[in-house]
Amino acid sequence: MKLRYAPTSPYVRKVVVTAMEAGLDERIERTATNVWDPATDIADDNPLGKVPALTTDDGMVLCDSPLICEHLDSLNSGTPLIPVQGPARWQVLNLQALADGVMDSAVTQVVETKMRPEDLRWGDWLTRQKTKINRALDVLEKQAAAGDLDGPVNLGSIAVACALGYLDFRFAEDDWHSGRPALSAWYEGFAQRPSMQATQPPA
Ligand SMILES: N[C@@H](CCC(=O)N[C@@H](CS)C(=O)NCC(=O)O)C(=O)O
Repeated sequence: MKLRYAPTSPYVRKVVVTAMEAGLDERIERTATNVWDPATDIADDNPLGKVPALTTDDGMVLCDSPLICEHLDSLNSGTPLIPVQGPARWQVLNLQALADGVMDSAVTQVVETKMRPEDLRWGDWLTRQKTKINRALDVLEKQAAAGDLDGPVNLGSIAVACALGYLDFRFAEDDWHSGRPALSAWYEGFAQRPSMQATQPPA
């Protein structure tokens, strides 16, 4: 398999952590890709111009992180990272959706503040993204306090950890940990996993 990746992307991190947890990391050849470089050829693989994009062993290109993670889990010979059926399946996938939404709002803010010319920036849009993130984190705090994030690693817990890691990386000054002791404690433990340690964003 071949993965187009950027080292700072939280979606890519989710895919790589999933691959490591599924024991598939060694089967993936990685190509670093700067999607913001005008000369990038990412669209040859993903017409949406985004990373991650995974070329499967049979030559198909998968271009959205939930789909890529599902494909990886289909090759996983250990305990599935996405439960195959029942309420646990929907809980894990919903957790991933919530975490991906946090990533979306965080990445939107980075693009808005780093890429968009200053005179075209829209403050209310940034505030809207921060509000979404805070609401999602408050829900996750309750879930962490109830023990819902505990238990065997799964795609939901991986996605939440990658979203939180991205907030630490890009928005440390917002300090999401403050007032969220259960989520913070859970994250500190999960972040010690070798797969999380090996995929930390560059300093
Ligand atoms: N829904 C996609 C989002 C991927 C995404 O937005 N990736 C960012 C990097 S963090 C990107 O490539 N952005 C380039 C662009 O939007 O043109 C996924 O889950 O894979």
